[in-house]
Amino acid sequence: MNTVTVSAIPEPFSFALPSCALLVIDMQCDFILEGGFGQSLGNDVSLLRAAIPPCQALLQAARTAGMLVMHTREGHRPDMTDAYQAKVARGSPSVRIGDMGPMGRILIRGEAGHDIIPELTPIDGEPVIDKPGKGSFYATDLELILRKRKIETLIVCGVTTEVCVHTTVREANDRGFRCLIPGDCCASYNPEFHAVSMRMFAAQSAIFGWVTDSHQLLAVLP
Ligand code: TIU
Repeated sequence: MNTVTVSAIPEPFSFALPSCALLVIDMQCDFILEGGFGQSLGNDVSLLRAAIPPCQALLQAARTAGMLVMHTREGHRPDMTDAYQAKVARGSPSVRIGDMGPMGRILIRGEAGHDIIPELTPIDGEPVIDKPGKGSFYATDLELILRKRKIETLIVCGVTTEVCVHTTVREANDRGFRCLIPGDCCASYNPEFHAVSMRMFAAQSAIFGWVTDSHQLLAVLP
Protein backbone atom coordinates (compact mmCIF):
# COMPACT_ATOMS: atom_id res chain seq x y z
CA MET A 1 0.00 0.00 0.00
CA ASN A 2 1.19 3.52 -0.75
CA THR A 3 3.96 2.09 -2.91
CA VAL A 4 4.65 3.68 -6.27
CA THR A 5 6.94 2.67 -9.11
CA VAL A 6 8.64 5.25 -11.29
CA SER A 7 10.47 4.82 -14.55
CA ALA A 8 14.18 5.30 -13.88
CA ILE A 9 17.70 4.42 -14.94
CA PRO A 10 19.02 1.74 -14.66
CA GLU A 11 15.65 0.16 -13.82
CA PRO A 12 12.17 1.07 -12.52
CA PHE A 13 12.32 2.26 -8.93
CA SER A 14 9.65 1.35 -6.33
CA PHE A 15 9.26 3.16 -3.04
CA ALA A 16 6.75 3.55 -0.24
CA LEU A 17 5.48 7.10 0.13
CA PRO A 18 5.39 7.19 3.97
CA SER A 19 9.10 6.34 4.16
CA CYS A 20 10.20 8.69 1.39
CA ALA A 21 11.41 12.27 1.81
CA LEU A 22 12.15 15.01 -0.71
CA LEU A 23 15.48 16.71 -0.01
CA VAL A 24 16.00 20.02 -1.81
CA ILE A 25 19.67 20.92 -1.78
CA ASP A 26 20.97 24.52 -1.53
CA MET A 27 18.49 26.29 -3.83
CA GLN A 28 19.88 29.54 -2.41
CA CYS A 29 20.31 33.03 -3.79
CA ASP A 30 24.05 32.65 -3.19
CA PHE A 31 24.27 29.97 -5.87
CA ILE A 32 21.51 30.94 -8.29
CA LEU A 33 21.54 34.75 -8.40
CA GLU A 34 24.21 37.17 -9.50
CA GLY A 35 26.47 38.59 -6.83
CA GLY A 36 26.62 35.48 -4.64
CA PHE A 37 29.05 32.70 -3.86
CA GLY A 38 28.58 30.88 -7.18
CA GLN A 39 29.50 33.92 -9.20
CA SER A 40 32.40 34.74 -6.88
CA LEU A 41 33.94 31.43 -7.97
CA GLY A 42 33.78 32.52 -11.62
CA ASN A 43 30.61 30.68 -12.64
CA ASP A 44 27.75 31.63 -14.99
CA VAL A 45 24.94 31.36 -12.46
CA SER A 46 22.19 31.62 -15.10
CA LEU A 47 22.84 27.94 -15.92
CA LEU A 48 21.16 26.93 -12.67
CA ARG A 49 17.81 28.55 -13.43
CA ALA A 50 16.61 25.63 -15.56
CA ALA A 51 16.15 23.55 -12.41
CA ILE A 52 13.75 26.02 -10.77
CA PRO A 53 10.45 25.19 -12.56
CA PRO A 54 10.89 21.40 -12.26
CA CYS A 55 11.81 21.79 -8.58
CA GLN A 56 8.72 23.93 -8.02
CA ALA A 57 6.49 21.30 -9.61
CA LEU A 58 8.10 18.46 -7.66
CA LEU A 59 7.94 20.40 -4.39
CA GLN A 60 4.23 21.00 -4.90
CA ALA A 61 3.62 17.36 -5.75
CA ALA A 62 5.55 16.14 -2.69
CA ARG A 63 3.54 18.45 -0.45
CA THR A 64 0.29 17.25 -1.99
CA ALA A 65 1.37 13.63 -1.52
CA GLY A 66 2.06 14.33 2.17
CA MET A 67 5.74 13.46 1.93
CA LEU A 68 8.33 14.80 4.32
CA VAL A 69 10.01 17.74 2.59
CA MET A 70 13.37 19.03 3.77
CA HIS A 71 15.63 21.81 2.53
CA THR A 72 19.33 22.43 2.99
CA ARG A 73 21.36 25.62 2.93
CA GLU A 74 25.12 25.82 2.67
CA GLY A 75 26.63 28.59 4.77
CA HIS A 76 28.54 29.66 7.80
CA ARG A 77 28.09 31.35 11.16
CA PRO A 78 28.60 35.12 11.08
CA ASP A 79 31.81 34.76 13.10
CA MET A 80 32.97 32.08 10.62
CA THR A 81 34.15 29.79 13.40
CA ASP A 82 32.81 26.91 11.29
CA ALA A 83 34.54 27.92 8.05
CA TYR A 84 37.83 26.19 7.38
CA GLN A 85 40.48 28.44 5.87
CA ALA A 86 40.97 25.83 3.17
CA LYS A 87 37.43 26.61 1.97
CA VAL A 88 37.50 30.37 2.54
CA ALA A 89 40.70 30.76 0.53
CA ARG A 90 39.06 29.69 -2.76
CA GLY A 91 38.09 32.07 -5.53
CA SER A 92 38.85 35.70 -6.17
CA PRO A 93 40.67 37.29 -3.19
CA SER A 94 38.34 40.33 -3.34
CA VAL A 95 35.07 38.38 -2.94
CA ARG A 96 35.39 35.47 -0.58
CA ILE A 97 33.14 33.81 1.97
CA GLY A 98 32.29 36.41 4.60
CA ASP A 99 33.01 39.40 2.34
CA MET A 100 30.24 41.91 1.62
CA GLY A 101 28.40 41.50 -1.68
CA PRO A 102 25.16 42.84 -3.17
CA MET A 103 23.15 40.23 -1.22
CA GLY A 104 25.03 40.74 2.05
CA ARG A 105 28.01 38.78 3.31
CA ILE A 106 28.75 35.87 0.99
CA LEU A 107 27.60 32.44 2.21
CA ILE A 108 26.85 33.68 5.72
CA ARG A 109 23.73 32.59 7.62
CA GLY A 110 21.16 35.32 8.07
CA GLU A 111 22.23 37.26 4.98
CA ALA A 112 19.93 37.68 1.96
CA GLY A 113 22.21 35.61 -0.25
CA HIS A 114 21.94 32.66 2.12
CA ASP A 115 18.15 32.50 1.75
CA ILE A 116 16.42 29.90 -0.36
CA ILE A 117 15.10 31.52 -3.55
CA PRO A 118 11.51 32.81 -3.24
CA GLU A 119 10.18 30.28 -5.77
CA LEU A 120 11.05 27.43 -3.38
CA THR A 121 10.56 28.99 0.05
CA PRO A 122 10.02 26.33 2.73
CA ILE A 123 6.65 26.24 4.42
CA ASP A 124 5.87 25.58 8.09
CA GLY A 125 6.80 22.06 9.13
CA GLU A 126 9.52 21.58 6.51
CA PRO A 127 12.86 21.22 8.30
CA VAL A 128 15.70 23.37 6.98
CA ILE A 129 19.20 21.98 7.51
CA ASP A 130 22.01 24.51 7.73
CA LYS A 131 25.25 22.86 6.71
CA PRO A 132 28.82 24.14 6.64
CA GLY A 133 30.00 21.68 4.01
CA LYS A 134 29.05 20.18 0.70
CA GLY A 135 27.47 17.03 2.10
CA SER A 136 24.15 17.46 3.93
CA PHE A 137 25.01 14.85 6.56
CA TYR A 138 28.33 16.41 7.59
CA ALA A 139 28.03 18.36 10.88
CA THR A 140 24.20 18.45 10.76
CA ASP A 141 21.23 16.67 12.38
CA LEU A 142 19.81 15.50 9.04
CA GLU A 143 20.36 11.80 9.77
CA LEU A 144 18.73 12.10 13.18
CA ILE A 145 15.61 13.69 11.67
CA LEU A 146 15.40 11.10 8.90
CA ARG A 147 15.83 8.17 11.30
CA LYS A 148 13.19 9.53 13.64
CA ARG A 149 10.73 9.74 10.74
CA LYS A 150 11.72 6.21 9.60
CA ILE A 151 12.72 7.51 6.18
CA GLU A 152 14.31 4.92 3.89
CA THR A 153 14.22 6.61 0.50
CA LEU A 154 15.38 10.09 -0.48
CA ILE A 155 14.42 12.01 -3.59
CA VAL A 156 17.38 14.37 -3.91
CA CYS A 157 17.38 17.49 -6.07
CA GLY A 158 18.94 20.96 -6.13
CA VAL A 159 22.31 22.51 -6.89
CA THR A 160 24.94 21.94 -7.87
CA THR A 161 24.75 18.47 -9.31
CA GLU A 162 28.34 17.34 -9.00
CA VAL A 163 29.10 19.20 -5.77
CA CYS A 164 26.46 19.29 -3.04
CA VAL A 165 23.92 16.96 -4.66
CA HIS A 166 26.50 14.30 -5.46
CA THR A 167 28.21 14.56 -2.08
CA THR A 168 24.88 14.26 -0.29
CA VAL A 169 23.79 11.25 -2.34
CA ARG A 170 27.10 9.52 -1.61
CA GLU A 171 26.75 10.21 2.11
CA ALA A 172 23.15 8.97 2.07
CA ASN A 173 24.12 5.85 0.18
CA ASP A 174 26.71 4.92 2.80
CA ARG A 175 24.08 5.38 5.50
CA GLY A 176 21.68 2.90 3.89
CA PHE A 177 19.23 5.32 2.27
CA ARG A 178 18.11 4.59 -1.29
CA CYS A 179 18.35 7.70 -3.46
CA LEU A 180 16.28 8.73 -6.46
CA ILE A 181 17.60 11.69 -8.44
CA PRO A 182 15.31 13.62 -10.81
CA GLY A 183 17.90 14.98 -13.22
CA ASP A 184 15.94 17.98 -14.48
CA CYS A 185 15.56 19.17 -10.87
CA CYS A 186 19.35 19.40 -10.53
CA ALA A 187 21.74 21.78 -12.27
CA SER A 188 25.42 22.54 -12.58
CA TYR A 189 27.53 25.48 -13.72
CA ASN A 190 29.07 22.87 -16.01
CA PRO A 191 26.52 20.93 -18.12
CA GLU A 192 29.09 18.27 -18.92
CA PHE A 193 29.62 17.57 -15.22
CA HIS A 194 25.85 17.38 -14.75
CA ALA A 195 25.50 14.77 -17.47
CA VAL A 196 28.40 12.68 -16.23
CA SER A 197 27.10 12.92 -12.67
CA MET A 198 23.82 11.36 -13.73
CA ARG A 199 25.69 8.51 -15.36
CA MET A 200 27.82 8.05 -12.27
CA PHE A 201 24.76 7.79 -10.00
CA ALA A 202 23.14 5.04 -12.02
CA ALA A 203 26.18 3.09 -13.23
CA GLN A 204 27.10 -0.28 -11.80
CA SER A 205 23.52 -1.24 -10.93
CA ALA A 206 22.65 2.14 -9.35
CA ILE A 207 25.79 2.25 -7.26
CA PHE A 208 24.74 5.62 -5.80
CA GLY A 209 21.12 5.88 -6.89
CA TRP A 210 18.44 5.79 -9.56
CA VAL A 211 17.99 8.61 -12.06
CA THR A 212 14.61 9.83 -13.25
CA ASP A 213 13.01 13.19 -14.09
CA SER A 214 10.24 15.34 -12.64
CA HIS A 215 7.70 14.35 -15.30
CA GLN A 216 8.06 10.67 -14.48
CA LEU A 217 7.70 11.41 -10.78
CA LEU A 218 4.69 13.70 -11.19
CA ALA A 219 2.99 10.94 -13.16
CA VAL A 220 3.13 8.51 -10.22
CA LEU A 221 2.74 10.73 -7.15
CA PRO A 222 -0.84 10.86 -5.83
N1 TIU B 1 30.56 25.54 -6.37
C1 TIU B 1 29.60 24.65 -6.54
O1 TIU B 1 29.37 24.13 -7.63
N2 TIU B 1 28.79 24.30 -5.50
C2 TIU B 1 28.94 24.67 -4.19
O2 TIU B 1 29.89 25.32 -3.80
N3 TIU B 1 27.95 24.28 -3.32
C3 TIU B 1 26.84 23.53 -3.70
O3 TIU B 1 26.88 22.74 -4.63
N4 TIU B 1 25.72 23.74 -3.03
